Amino acid sequence: MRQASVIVLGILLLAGCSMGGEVPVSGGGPLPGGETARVVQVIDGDTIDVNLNGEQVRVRYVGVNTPERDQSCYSEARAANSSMVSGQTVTLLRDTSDTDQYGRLLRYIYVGDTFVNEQLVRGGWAEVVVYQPDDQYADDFRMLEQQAAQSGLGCHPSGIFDDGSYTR
Ligand SMILES: [Ca+2]
Repeated sequence: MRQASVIVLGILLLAGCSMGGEVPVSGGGPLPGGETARVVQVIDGDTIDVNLNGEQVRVRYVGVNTPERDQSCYSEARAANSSMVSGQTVTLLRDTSDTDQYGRLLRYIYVGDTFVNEQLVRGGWAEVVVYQPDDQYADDFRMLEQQAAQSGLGCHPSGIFDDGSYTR
């Protein structure tokens, strides 16, 4: 009897969470299996250089895209990224692909429990770009992107994400 009550309460709590409007993605921090690295340079909104096991390597955030150097909102998106990762020790997690065509590591980035790829989309600094097969968070990211666009957050008011281009 008591066990049944606990289960019912659990279901009610779950229902309450899903009705809250916030899209929960990153709740528990990084999944196991990540690598630890130190950020040595922020290149732009979706790219960093890290020291990984004594070697400096370039990391491209997977699943997202921020404006390029010659595009509007470039500086703001870079600053948003920098505010989270500059000088930090980060956890790197891969989806399926290890690197992109430029040899950059494709990774999800965490600073503590902060899921940087997700936060960039949530804040409107990044758009969602999915290159299969790396789509682990694509649905969640798309929901967050839609919310950010509707709320006019970050780069969305600039219109940069409406140009139909997914240049990386
Ligand atoms: Ca970009």
